[in-house]
Amino acid sequence: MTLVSALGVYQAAGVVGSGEYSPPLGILTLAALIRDRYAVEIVDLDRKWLRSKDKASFHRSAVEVIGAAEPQVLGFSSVSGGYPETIRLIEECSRRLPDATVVMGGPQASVVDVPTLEAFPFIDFILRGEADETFPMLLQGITQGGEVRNIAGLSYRDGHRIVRNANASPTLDLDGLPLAAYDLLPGIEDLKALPLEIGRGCPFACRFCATNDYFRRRFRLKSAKRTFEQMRQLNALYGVAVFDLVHDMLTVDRRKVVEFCELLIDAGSPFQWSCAARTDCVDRDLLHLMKKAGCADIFFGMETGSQRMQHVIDKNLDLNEARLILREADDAGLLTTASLITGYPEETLEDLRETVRFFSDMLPLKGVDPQINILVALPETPLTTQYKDRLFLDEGWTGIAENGCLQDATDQMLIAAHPDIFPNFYAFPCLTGRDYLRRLRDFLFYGMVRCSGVMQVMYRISKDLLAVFDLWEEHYGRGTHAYYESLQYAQDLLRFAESRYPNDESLAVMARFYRAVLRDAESAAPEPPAALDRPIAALAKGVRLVTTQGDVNAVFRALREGVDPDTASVDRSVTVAIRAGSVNRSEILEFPPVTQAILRHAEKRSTIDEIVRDFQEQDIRHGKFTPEQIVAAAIEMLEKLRLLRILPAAAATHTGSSPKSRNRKRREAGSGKHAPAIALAAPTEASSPFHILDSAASR
Ligand code: B12
Ligand code: SF4
Repeated sequence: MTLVSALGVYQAAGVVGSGEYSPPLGILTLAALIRDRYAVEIVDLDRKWLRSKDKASFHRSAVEVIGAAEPQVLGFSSVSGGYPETIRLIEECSRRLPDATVVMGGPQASVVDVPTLEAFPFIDFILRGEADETFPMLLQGITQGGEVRNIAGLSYRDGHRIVRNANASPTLDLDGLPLAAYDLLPGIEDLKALPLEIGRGCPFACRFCATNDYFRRRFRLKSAKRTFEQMRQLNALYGVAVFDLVHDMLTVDRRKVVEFCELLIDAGSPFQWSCAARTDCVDRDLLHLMKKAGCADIFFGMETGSQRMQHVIDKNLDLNEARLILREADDAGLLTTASLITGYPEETLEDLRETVRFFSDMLPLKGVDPQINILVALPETPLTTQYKDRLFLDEGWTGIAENGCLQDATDQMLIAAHPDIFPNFYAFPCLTGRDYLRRLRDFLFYGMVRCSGVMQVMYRISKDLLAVFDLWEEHYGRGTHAYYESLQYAQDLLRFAESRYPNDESLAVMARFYRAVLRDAESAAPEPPAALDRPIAALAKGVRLVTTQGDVNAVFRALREGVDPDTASVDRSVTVAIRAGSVNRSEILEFPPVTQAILRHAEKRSTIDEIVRDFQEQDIRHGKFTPEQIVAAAIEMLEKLRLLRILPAAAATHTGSSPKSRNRKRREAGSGKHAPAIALAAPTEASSPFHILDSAASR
């Protein structure tokens, strides 16, 4: 039996091979339930897709792999974006394996089962909804020639008629499910983080959402003990200590979340984890507790920044409260995604403005990653059902990129022929048109990624980045996605901002800073060769030094506090280290002169000897510490901060340089040969010459 994953990775327009990968828990869970009775092959299309050069080669090799074991039963999972490709793969596979029985399941096939079975005769069964209990029953029927027609949740063909059995009940005892069969996934050992299902079902009823109804709105959570046990098991098997705890809405039952967190804290919070929640189902204390228990990242579906639209879509979040919660989470040191959606049919220009405002309000918060997505018509959601007759194929197929996979002509024909099966490729009517929204989103998103500080200052002055965008388009026209992605956009944005607000000093500070950053990005020289016989200090990967005029961190700080930046610091020249942070963020760190000097040396890849010599020549001392000791301590601290790395001397490289041997090498070097001993603990008090003076988040 072969189980094939859905094609789920997000595929940016024009780019094959980008996307976010996560193992397919649905089929791995089913595999775990049947593996003692059947030989199970897993084919993970996402991994295949990410490794393919183009769609045609992906398609060819996927068909080969799926058919390789000549299975008697082929089970395909499904999600909306990859559905045309999944159908085409099934057609091809069933041609090659005419005797195999094809079963589909998963979120998309489950809700477009009738039109799918009507249109595609090569699909035998669709098993709707949660299939933990029903799939083993169906398999037994297929392989042993038993009766399958009474199985709950099954849709099948009876002559020309499609029969749809009553829904299966949701799986209530999630603790009773075995651990998903991660081991059947080739290459699992390479993953640094794993998803782990922690529960199912959300009791809320947002009108655009596909999952509340899918899991029958029945909130379930695995017991704290069971989840922790599975985390430990995965850690023992694969060494993974980072988990994405899969649940659409983890924090429905506060008591259970507290119990889970306390269990982790009692065990020393050994794992890092992420989850999804609503801002009205967390509070300050819970956020701090979650952070203490290892939570690093929370996804908050905000959906709209307009209070009116919150009610129209039945999300009903209080946006002022949400703003406070996101700030609390930021203060607690959590990273959060604040995901917004635009393009609702009922959205007015004022609603859109409010959504842009919410996005803009998030920019100064270090740990908050605001996103704007364009609404997708997921089948059988209340919103799609309401607008079913008004969905249309968007000119230029701009909607397709929103749905993931790139389409070719055959996909497009399929989509055009079956609006009821592929509604997610169709557009909702909306006031501004989707291309406007796409450009607005690109303007905001790439503005944030490249020059967040400038966007923040423009927002502080204008109070309205939507109006700024309209002005921008008057000057620069309608940019393509490729244009917004390019550095050219960032440069144009700086020019635009300066010409628009020529007298604003904080904008001048920001513009100068980003210009320096962009200049460096463009002229990034190839790495100089490492000297062969001495250990070398080099900047860590993703770290850059930028010197700029104006206290950029002071301006960031003022923006975060919502006060006017102190312009007294405008003339000060500062050197900052920029370190790539989590997705879409960079950290800007400022150091005292001594540490800066070491970073400067690392930028040009000086040997440790050279740095020490330089410090000796300048007679740099701090209290009782000699130049050698200062260099050693500063290097140690900068390594710990992942700002600097030591490239070992050639001898160490040849013999294979383990961290241990590298340290030994450095200690030897310190005992009079090349570099000072790394024996000094880095002083941490503010008076030390090494501490970080300041840090801010930029993009
Ligand atoms: C993790 C996740 C992802 C991951 C990874 C997906 C993966 N490899 O599994 C990533 C980030 C890649 C992703 C991307 C997207 N996702 Co997503 N994702 C999820 C999420 C949160 C968890 C999936 C999961 O692991 N669930 C746990 C397992 C156990 O449940 P399950 O997969 O449903 O499996 C059960 C049943 O469905 C069934 N089953 C599953 N497969 C099969 C196969 C057979 C043969 C049978 C019989 C039964 C069966 O049995 C399983 C056990 O009961 C779900 C929401 C959710 N809570 O499920 C959304 C969800 C699947 N995603 C969704 C969407 C819309 C997307 C995107 C389109 C979003 C976007 N606009 O970009 C993209 C996909 C792009 C594309 N090409 O389509 C929708 C799908 C709706 C639909 N009609 O298809 C969901 C339901 C969330 C939502 N917002 O409504 N997603
Ligand atoms: S959007 Fe989130 S809160 Fe709303 S119904 Fe879906 S899972 Fe629940």
